[in-house]
Amino acid sequence: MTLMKLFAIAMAFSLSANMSAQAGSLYKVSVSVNKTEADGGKWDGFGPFSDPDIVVCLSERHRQTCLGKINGDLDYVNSDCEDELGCTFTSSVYISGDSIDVRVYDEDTGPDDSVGIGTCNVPTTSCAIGLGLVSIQQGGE
Ligand SMILES: [Ca+2]
Ligand SMILES: [Ca+2]
Repeated sequence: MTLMKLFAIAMAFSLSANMSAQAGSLYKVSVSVNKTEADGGKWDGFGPFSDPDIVVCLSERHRQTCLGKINGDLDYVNSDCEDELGCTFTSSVYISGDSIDVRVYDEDTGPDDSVGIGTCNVPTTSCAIGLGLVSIQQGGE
């Protein structure tokens, strides 16, 4: 066996080991957010686009997945959570335990408006997180 072949096999092994460690399961994460902020004000000021741009971050230990964001900006293509009071993400998320830390916020150009931070059981159909209600169900259907 040549050195190159050995190297290729070693690479393939480390790649597959890495991928299986990173692979999550498919979850359907639904969020509904209160019509207004705690003080009664609109999430995004006045005008026709005053509903929040919802981002949901799920984190477990050091692993965090933010649904609705891509490359540090809102995922305008794959997310239907822009300017919405409620929406659903179907995404691969790594959840190993029976609960997960959840952060929901309204993405803004300046500092984001927090909807809430808390811990949800998995699965759950109604987990109250601040001014939001989160559902986390396994499976993409
Ligand atoms: Ca806002
Ligand atoms: Ca916003």
